[in-house]
Amino acid sequence: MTSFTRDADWIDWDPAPSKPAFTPPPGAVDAHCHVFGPGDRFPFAPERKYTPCDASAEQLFALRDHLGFTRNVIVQATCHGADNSAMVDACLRSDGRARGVATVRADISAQELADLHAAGVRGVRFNFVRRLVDPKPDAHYHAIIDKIAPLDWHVVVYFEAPDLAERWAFFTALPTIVVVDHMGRPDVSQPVDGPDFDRFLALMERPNIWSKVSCPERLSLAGPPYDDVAPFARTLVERFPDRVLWGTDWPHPNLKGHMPDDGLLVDRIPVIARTPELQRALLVDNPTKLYW
Ligand code: 0GY
Repeated sequence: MTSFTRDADWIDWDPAPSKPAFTPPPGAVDAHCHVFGPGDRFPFAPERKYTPCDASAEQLFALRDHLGFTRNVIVQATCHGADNSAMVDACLRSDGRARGVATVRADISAQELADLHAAGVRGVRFNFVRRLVDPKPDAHYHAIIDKIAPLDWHVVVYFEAPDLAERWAFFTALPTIVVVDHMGRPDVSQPVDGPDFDRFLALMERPNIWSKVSCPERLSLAGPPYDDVAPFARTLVERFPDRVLWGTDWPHPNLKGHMPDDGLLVDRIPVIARTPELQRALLVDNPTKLYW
C-alpha cells in the first residue's frame, strides 16, 4: 500500500454540490471528468506535477446521479501518467456507462491498445500544458497516431490559447477527430469577437475539430456564476452545434482560489445552450456519436 500526501495548496472537490434546477435530457453525458486514485490502490505516477486528493469511481458515479446525468467520459489525468489503471477500472465498473480517454506511451503494443478499447477507451489525450507535462517531440505523437488508426479513435488536445499559433500546423495536420479541451483556454478578458478567439474559431471551421465547452471556473476572471465565460461557450455551441461536448471537469484539478459547485456548473448549461435542441446535441447526441 502506498500513501500519498496531497499538495499543501490542494483544494478538495465539493462533497455536497447543489441539486441543479436544470434537468439534463435523458442519456446526458458528462464528457470531461477524471478519477484520482485512490492512491493506495492506483498509485500516482512518479513523474506527476501535482499530488491530488483521492477522487474515486464511486464518488464520480454518485455525482453523475446527483446531477441527473447518465454517462461519463473519464479523461486520464496527468497525475497518473501513462498508467491508465484507475481510469480503466472505473470504466469497467460503470456497467457500460463510462468511456475513457487514455494517455499512452509511443511504444504501446497493439494488444495493450486492444485491451484499452475493450475496456471502453475511445481516444488518446495529448497534453501540451507545460505545468502539467514535460514537452515531447512531435515524433512521439505521430507514432501514437499511427498506432490508433486501426481503432478509429480520436485525439483530445489540451493547450493554452497562446500555444495555438505555434502548434497550428501540428493540430491541423492531425488525421483524426480532434477534441480541444476547455475551448482552447481563451483569455476571457479579450472580446469574444477579437483576434485571439477568432483564431480558435478558425480552427473550429475545420470539420474534424471539436471543442469541449467546459471549465468556466478555470477560465473566469469574474468568478461564479462565470458570466464572463458564457459568451465564448455560447458562440461555439451556436456555430458548431454538432461538434461541442460538455463536462464538469470533476474533481477539478489544480484550482486555486475556489472550488466550483458542480450543481451551478450544470445550471449554466441552459445559459450557453439556449434551446432544447442545442442541449440535446451538446449533452446526448454528440458524445454518443463519439464514444458509444
Ligand atoms: C483538466 C485540467 C487540468 C489538469 C489535467 O490531466 C490533468 O492533470 O487535465 C489543469 O490543471 O488545468 O482538464 O482537468
